[in-house]
Formats: sequence, C-alpha cells, structure tokens
Amino acid sequence: MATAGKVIRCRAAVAWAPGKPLSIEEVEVAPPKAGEVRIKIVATGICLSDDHVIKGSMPNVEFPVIPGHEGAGIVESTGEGVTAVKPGDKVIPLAIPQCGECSFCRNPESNFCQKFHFCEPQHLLPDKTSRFSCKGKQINHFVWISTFAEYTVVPEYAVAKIDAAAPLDKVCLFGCGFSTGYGAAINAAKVKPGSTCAVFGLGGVGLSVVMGCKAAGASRIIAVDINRDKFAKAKQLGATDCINPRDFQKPIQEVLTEMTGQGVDYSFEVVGHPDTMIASLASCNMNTGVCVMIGVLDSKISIDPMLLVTGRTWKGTTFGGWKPRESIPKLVSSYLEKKFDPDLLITHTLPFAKVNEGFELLRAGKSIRTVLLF
Ligand code: COD
Ligand code: ZN
Ligand code: ZN
Repeated sequence: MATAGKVIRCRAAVAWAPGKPLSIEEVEVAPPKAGEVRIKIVATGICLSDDHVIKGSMPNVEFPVIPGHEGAGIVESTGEGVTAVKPGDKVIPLAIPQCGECSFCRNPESNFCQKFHFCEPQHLLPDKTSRFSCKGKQINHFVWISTFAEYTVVPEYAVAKIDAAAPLDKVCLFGCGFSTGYGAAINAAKVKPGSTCAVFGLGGVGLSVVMGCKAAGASRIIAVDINRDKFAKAKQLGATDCINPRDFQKPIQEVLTEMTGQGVDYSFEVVGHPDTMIASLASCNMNTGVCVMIGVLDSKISIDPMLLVTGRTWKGTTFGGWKPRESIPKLVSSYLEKKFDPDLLITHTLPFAKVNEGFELLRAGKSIRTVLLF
C-alpha cells in the first residue's frame, strides 16, 4: 500500500482526561515496528467497558488515551518479521492477546495470556513506546488495540485473521461483546442440556450469554434486568422468563430460588455491580450451582463464606474463555454458516463522528450495541 512505512494522519476519538467527552482529533499513527501490524479499522462497536475507560474507572488506563476494543478492519502494513497476516487481510484486533509462548497460552484450559496487563502494561506497545500522537503529545493505546482510531498499530499476537467474506460492520462484535458472553456460557460455565440459567444484565454481553445458554441446550433461561425495555430482545434470543428486581419486595436471589425450587444451575453476572454479584452467587443452587462473573468493579465486595462452603462454584472469565487467535476465526466462520446471529445485538449504526452520541444511547439504556463506521 502507498502508505506503508509512512506516518498516517487520520481521525481518532481521544479521551484527554477522565470524565470528559471524547474528542475527535486528527492524530498521527506511526508505521508498525518489528512484530507489529497497522490496521485500517472499518467498524467498531461501543462496549460498556469503553465507558468505564472514559469515566476513569477502568484499571491500568493512562490518559490521554484512544479507547475502543470491539473493532474489525483490514491490514494496511506489517512490520519486520510478521508472518501471521499480510496487507489486505481482514482481521479482528484482540483485547486479549495470545502470544502462544507463556505458560497460560500453553495450558489448554486457560485463555488469559500473561502478556495481558500484568507483565506488559498495554497503554504502550511491547517496546514501551506509543504509535499515536496528537498536537505534539503522545497518546496512549488502550489494551494495545485502540479501535476508536481510523488506523491503529497492534502486536502481531493481538490480531486474528478472519474469513475474507466476513462483513466487518457485523463481525466487529466478535472482538468483545459476542465472544465474551457466548463463551462464558459455552466455555466457562459449560452449560449442560436441560439445565436452568439466570443471566443478570441484558446488555450486549449479557444477551450473548443468553444466546450461549440457548445454544448449549438450557431448558430455562431467566433474564434479569432493571430495564424492562431489554426483555423483548432477550426473549427473541432465547430467554424463557424475564424478571425485573424492582418488581419484587424481596431480594432477587430469593425470587429465583422460589421460581426454580433450589436455585438455578448456572448464573452469570453481566452488570458489574456489587449487589448483582452477590445476588447471582446466591441464586445458583447450593451443592452444584456455578456462578460465572463477567462484570468488573473498581471496589471490593464481601460475601458470606457459607455460600461457597455449601458447594457452589464461583468463577470468572475474560473474553469468554476463548484462546483468541485460534478461536475467533472459527467463531466468525460459524457465523458465516449462520450457526448464530449476533447481528440481532446491533441496534444502532452511526458514523464515527457521532461516537459521543453512541455513548449517550448506551448510558440511557436505549442501545444494545452501536456500531461506528469510519
Ligand atoms: N440488576 C440487573 N440489571 C442491571 C442492574 C441491576 N442492578 N444494573 C444495571 N443493569 C443492566 C442494565 O440495565 C443493562 O441492560 C445491563 O445491566 C448492562 O448492559 P450494558 O449494555 O450497559 O453493558 P455491556 O453488556 O456492554 O457490558 C457489561 C459488562 C459487565 C461486560 C461490562 O460492564 C464490564 O464490566 N466489563 C469488564 C469486564 C469484561 O469481561 N469485559 C469483557 C467485555 S469488555
Ligand atoms: Zn468489551
Ligand atoms: Zn501468552
């Protein structure tokens, strides 16, 4: 491509300081160094976690930063030594990398590559520099992928090559929301046919959990949300019952226990709130119930240990337990074979310049997923 090896000037949404709206700026994006890939982002979804970044409540984020982690695009150029992708390939940048070398990558049971956050902070690329600048200032990356930029540079091990037939304005959701929720049911909980599930929080991620529970053959899927406008979509995707905690005088875990006799077999927390974290744990049955945590919180919670001593399993998952470089291309192929339909999660499509409008829709509970197009 004519731009290979050159600095590209393009648009990006910059969060200059916590709590401020995003600002659309012209940024400079340096060429990829060895082991890196520069991607032209075509579409990006808006996830609640990006809102946590903007508000300043997401750990390990350094301002100014370009958020966004649910994108899809086309490789523009590659740095020295890159073999996994080439210019023109359709790709999904990965918020969770897969280096293939660390002990977690080599363990077939785990997907949490050790390059994620803990040994290498992801506001800078692995060589400890940024590829973004604006008005003479360095701008930081977000989890290495910063998809709210027309061009972004990511390490080779944070890119998944996908089928050339994939529609980028749809499969961007595989970069976070759909994969995270669907995988939580399939990989983390390993929902069994005929089981009963409860899903707390019916955003893009929670509704993807509902899809995963249905695909796994759950016979009862109870969807829980304080916004009843989410119920129609939840039913369309497989929920058998929808309940609003505000309609009851008693704690929702008691309601769920009464509805099911002993509590559900699997519960999922997809809100990121202390009350729903405790309620979801307490609503799965003692003895064999499994509660999967997906939401994050920037404070601590305390629980009654008896909830666990009686036999419940409490676990968490990131990115749905998928080993991303090997699993995301397969998930996209299954989507092209129409095995599931995450398109139903996309309620709004907006031009990139309207990114703040997209966040307003999310905060007002009016959207499930907004996809921004460059
Ligand atoms: N009880 C029930 N539902 C509630 C409550 C409550 N007390 N409070 C809010 N809700 C509902 C809202 O009405 C909304 O429908 C839903 O919870 C949240 O949906 P969204 O669309 O705002 O959020 P999502 O689906 O985009 O993201 C939810 C996460 C929990 C994934 C996110 O907030 C988070 O914590 N992300 C970090 C952890 C993680 O694994 N992330 C991977 C994806 S980034
Ligand atoms: Zn996300
Ligand atoms: Zn690894």
